[in-house]
Order: sequence, then structure tokens, then C-alpha cells
Amino acid sequence: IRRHKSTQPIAASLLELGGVQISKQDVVKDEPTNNVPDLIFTKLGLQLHRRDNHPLGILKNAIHEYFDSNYNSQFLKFDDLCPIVTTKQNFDDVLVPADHVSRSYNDTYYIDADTVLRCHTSAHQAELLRKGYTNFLVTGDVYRRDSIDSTHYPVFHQMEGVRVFSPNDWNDSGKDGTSYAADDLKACLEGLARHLFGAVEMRWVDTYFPFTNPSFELEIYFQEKWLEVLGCGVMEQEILKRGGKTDNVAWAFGLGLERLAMVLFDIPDIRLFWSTDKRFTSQFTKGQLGIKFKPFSKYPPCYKDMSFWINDSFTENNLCEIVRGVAGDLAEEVVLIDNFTNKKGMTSHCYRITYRSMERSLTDEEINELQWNVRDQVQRQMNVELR
Ligand code: FA5
Ligand code: MG
Repeated sequence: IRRHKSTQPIAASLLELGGVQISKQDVVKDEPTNNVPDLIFTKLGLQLHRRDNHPLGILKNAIHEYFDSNYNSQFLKFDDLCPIVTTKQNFDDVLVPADHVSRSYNDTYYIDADTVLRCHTSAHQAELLRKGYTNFLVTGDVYRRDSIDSTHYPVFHQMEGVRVFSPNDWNDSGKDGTSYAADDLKACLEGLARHLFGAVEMRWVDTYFPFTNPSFELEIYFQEKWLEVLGCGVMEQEILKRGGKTDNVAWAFGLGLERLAMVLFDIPDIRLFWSTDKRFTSQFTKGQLGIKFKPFSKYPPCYKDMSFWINDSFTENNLCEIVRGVAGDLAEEVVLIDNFTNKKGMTSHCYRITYRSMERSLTDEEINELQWNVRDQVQRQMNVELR
């Protein structure tokens, strides 16, 4: 990890870079640096997806089984590739445009200007294709600066799948390569959903990814809402071409493992995956897909509102990072509940923060102290005016 010596005060550029942790370090103007907070560093290497008794490990193994039995064990499995990757792997190799938002310091954790914590397992697609693999699954922890609620967490797990076809595969089908691959992809993932869930309400939604065309998302009905569980599509020809596969067509998908595991095991909050509380961990057993999580008594939430005048560099991801930096997993949700602009053109935001522990009751003093710390850090790091 490179550190930079500062030569001059640069308060303004700190915010341009997405603030928060960056402001604790010395930064040279225009030279981006590390924005990975301690909370995230402590998650590196935990590899929940490699624990056979953890819901994510159980799910990963069940998906492996589905592919083994339906594809004659053709799919090679990787689950130990390093989450620290180059910006080339994470973005350029999968054709993410130079100005795409996902590259910003607001959305991605940078170790230095050329190195990130992968924000998706697609970071490994191109390299594995170049090495000659044509059917593979990659599971790993991925990292994103994101909002705070029951289905979003800054570290989560994905499984990437890639399957390459040659003209022989589709020539007799009466379809062109692209529609053949798209139909095969949807059939494969619908089969997977049936294997995991039996009957479940699901729907396909058309979407956009820089690396696939056409692109789709699969949503599953869960807790009275449609929950997006995966993105997928037919791989852009350019990626195959660069991998030396000019005449081929391929599909690719990226599953959100927490989202699928929440549906499968009835896990109501994404923070639970990180719990070391026996009342959580003891409920899951290697190889057992049918288990439904029995929530231990739900402790009361506590709501705290805060209002401030925002500035041009304000972002919700920065706010969430500060809240998590102070409250850790005690922060359950951060939502904008009021937003207005006055005659002078100043914009005020009011956020409601929900604090709740999964494991115990929080005291008033404890919550008040968290909230005071959040207010203090927000004011100092984001340069906003509290109201
Ligand atoms: C991607 O990451 C693409 N790389 C997926 C892909 C792969 C598309 C290959 C095409 C081909 P997306 O950002 O939508 O796409 O994330 C994929 C899944 O990860 C989502 O559907 C969701 O299930 C899960 N996910 C996204 N953000 C979070 C989060 N903050 N917490 C938990 N799960 C998340
Ligand atoms: Mg998505």
C-alpha cells in the first residue's frame, strides 16, 4: 500500500475523491489514494464462502453440485482468487468505459490508483478465458461502497459463471449463436433456481452491463418485494476476441450469494452472515439446504434523525461509510426522509438512521453516543452544515 506525503493543504480535493478515510491520510492533489476503511480491511481473508457450515458455503456447494450433475463436471471451480485486483482486471478487461460511475472513488474501494478490492467476480473472466478455460465458476468476496439496508452490505459474495460455445453447438439449432446462448443461459439459471428453491416466484428483467449483450437480471419475490439476485447475459464479442476466441459465443452470470441465501434459508438481514453468535452459526449444517433460520428474539430498533445542508461533493455512499465507521454493524438502515431546497438555493437533507443489534438490546446512552459521534464525523469529514 502506497502512502503519499502531502505538500500542501488540499481540503477540496479530499471531497472530490470521495472523502471519508482518505482525509485521514496524506494525499497529493489529484493523486488518488487508499479509501479502504478499517472495517473493510478486517473482512479481507475471512472467506465465508469456503466454510462448509456457513450458509454461504452450503449454498456454494449446492450450486457446484447442480453444475456437476447437469454438465458432467465440466465446470472448473475457483474460490480462492485474490480479491485485490488491478483496475485493468476489474474494469478495462470487461470493457467498463473510462467514465463509468463504478470506477469512481465513491463506488469502489481503491488500494492505490491502479489497485482495487474487486467489485465483482467478473474481474476474473478475461484472464481465465485467456488461459484457455471455457466452462468455469468463480466464487469470492467482493467489495463496494454502497447504501445501508437489510439487503446491501459493503462486502458480499458473488459467483461468476462462464460457458463458451463453438459453432457446432448452435449450428443445428436453427438459432444464431447469440439467441442460442441466451436461451441456454436462462434455462440453466431457471434450472438452478428450481434446484435450490423448488417453486419460487421469479421474473426476468432486461438490463445493461458493459460486458454482456443482451443482459438480464433475475428477481425473486421475497419478504413482499422483488429482490434482484443475479445479473447475466451473452458475453460481448470483444472480450472473447481478446481471449483468442473469435468464432465462439459465450454466456456469463454473476450471482449475489447473500441474496440467494437470504431467500433459501429465510435470513432476514444481510448483517447476520457476519455474525459469530452461536444462536446464528449453530443453525446451519454442511450439506443441508432445507434449513429455515429461526430468528432469535428481535431486539428493538432505535431511530435517530439528522438534518444538514449539503454541498456539491455530498454523496450518500460517503455518509453511509461514516455511519458504518462509527456504528459498524449496529447501523441497520440509513434512509433519506426529507429533502428540500430553500430560496437561496441551499439543499437540506434529513436522514433517518436505524440502530439495532442482532444480538442484544442497546442502551439509550450507547445509541446517543453513537449518534453524537456520527454527527461529529459527518460535520468534520463531509464539510456539511448540521441543522
Ligand atoms: C454485477 O456485479 C455483474 N458483474 C454481474 C454479471 C456477471 C453480469 C456476468 C453479466 C455477466 P450487479 O452489480 O448487478 O452485477 O451485482 C450482481 C448481484 O450482486 C446483484 O444481482 C445482487 O444480487 C448482488 N449485490 C449487488 N450489490 C450488493 C450489495 N451491496 N450487497 C449484497 N449483494 C449485492
Ligand atoms: Mg444489478
